[in-house]
Amino acid sequence: MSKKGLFITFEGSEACGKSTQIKILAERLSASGCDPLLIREPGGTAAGEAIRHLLQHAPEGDDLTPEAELLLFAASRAQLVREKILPALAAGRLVICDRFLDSTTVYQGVARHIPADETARINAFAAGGCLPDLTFLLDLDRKSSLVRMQASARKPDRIERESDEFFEAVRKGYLTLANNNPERIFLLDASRAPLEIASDIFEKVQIAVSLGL
Ligand code: Z5A
Repeated sequence: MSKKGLFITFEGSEACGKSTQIKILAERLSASGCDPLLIREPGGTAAGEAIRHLLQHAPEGDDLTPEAELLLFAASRAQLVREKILPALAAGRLVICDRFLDSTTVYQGVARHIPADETARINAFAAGGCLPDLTFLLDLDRKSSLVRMQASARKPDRIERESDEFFEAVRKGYLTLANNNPERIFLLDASRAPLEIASDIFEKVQIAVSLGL
């Protein structure tokens, strides 16, 4: 299936504002006549949502090893790519995904210490060559992230219950990734006001669309 559309992903640590920004971007795109496909990882397909439940909420997931966790994220991604993303891109649509393979590189690779070459190999197999054209990384410090999570009053899931050290590693991992992939990853200070961040994102997306990236 050849690719004609544009594939955009959002990344960052907990409560960095991905959902908020995706919602604003989708509204702005809709207002300009574009109908983006909005999806999330893990999840986005029937099988993927079941995997998401196991990874985040089901008691059966409590003792998952880092390796099993990595493969479950990869399984969800393999299904999502082939069932939803590739057909949408082939139809020329703009696809916006809340998290994608950079999350695996950082959470399972960096924070769970799975060797980078193994993580990269499994990511490549799952994504099958389907890579984002543009990635927005919303960078937020751990303290601000905790304040936002506490304010939301939502019960933390299995991964959100990890230590400060884990999330410091996640943040550092993301910043390294952005530094190594400046052509694809657009780093944003997520502590700013939502509409200010949204303007930067919309401007970058308009450029990407006009360049036919
Ligand atoms: N994971 C993994 O380990 N490996 C993988 O390969 C993949 C994922 C794909 C998925 O979690 C978990 O899976 C995630 C990584 C792991 N684990 N953790 N931890 P998820 O999808 O359920 O949740 P999340 O991705 O961590 O996002 P979230 O908690 O839903 O947050 P968000 O979408 O980034 O933020 P938000 O909902 O837009 O905003 C959070 C709150 O902050 C909310 O009250 C907003 O009103 C507020 N907010 C948003 N923006 C602002 C600004 N700019 N200022 C002030 N307040 C704001």
